[in-house]
Amino acid sequence: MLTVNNNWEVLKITKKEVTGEHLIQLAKEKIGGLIIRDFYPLDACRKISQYLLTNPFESKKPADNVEIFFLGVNLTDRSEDKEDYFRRAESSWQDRKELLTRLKVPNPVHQALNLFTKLWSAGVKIAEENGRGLFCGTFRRINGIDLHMDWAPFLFPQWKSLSSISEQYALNIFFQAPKVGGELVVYRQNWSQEDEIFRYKEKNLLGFDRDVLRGNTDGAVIKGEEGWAVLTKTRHYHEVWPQAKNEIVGHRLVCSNFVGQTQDNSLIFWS
Ligand SMILES: O=C(O)CCC(=O)C(=O)O
Repeated sequence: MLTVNNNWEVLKITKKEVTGEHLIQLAKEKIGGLIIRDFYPLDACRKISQYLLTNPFESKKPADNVEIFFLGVNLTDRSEDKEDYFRRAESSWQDRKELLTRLKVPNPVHQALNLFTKLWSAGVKIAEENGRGLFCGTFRRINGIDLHMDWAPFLFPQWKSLSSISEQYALNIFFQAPKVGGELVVYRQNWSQEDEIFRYKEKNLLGFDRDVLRGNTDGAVIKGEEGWAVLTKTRHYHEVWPQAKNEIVGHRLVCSNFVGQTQDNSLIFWS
């Protein structure tokens, strides 16, 4: 697993310092990641983490052999049936709103939308399909994800709003991070169509055989921390390292979003 040469720069800045230029640097692969280290208040991180760890989450099918618990619907899991997806999206918005109100904490998705609106003049909104908003900001706990890419134009061609984006980023807001493990590793290699021969064959699995990297070990290792927002480009192969079984101290609890750059250069959010 330890095959990465951690030689790709990751910028760590504050909310005040972030500009649209940083997103462009990510798009152009000048940096492998962008960390906004004061993104979400620590007291709110602790309240949400405490809630998430003491209340049962919905448990996802263990695709790619990972444990994922989540609050809110993910398009990856529900893209086939749009009506079912939108029903779940509606209750996800409602459930999360009630939770945040009950905990008296700010909405991390609103904070992200507000921040990006300030720094991106072409506009920022929730992704819409035929006028219906997608859900964004899944709260989830994961313990490792296999090597994969996320590139909506290939994965969701039947979703018009996403199928023509020109870039896709992940924006993960950390409520809690494990003491050991849980690193996000982004390899300096973009997915291309011919890589599909390396995709695991079993149905519904998103992972790729490591041979897809063709010996490339350049990349960035990002160990998130409480309160941080971590931005990366998702067409690059990436994985999340699991926590050591005998060393589970803390959990990887994040609010997970995708951000797409559209043909008119605006940004759209979904999960
Ligand atoms: O949680 C992360 O840092 C990235 C997760 C990821 O790879 C994914 O959601 O596809």
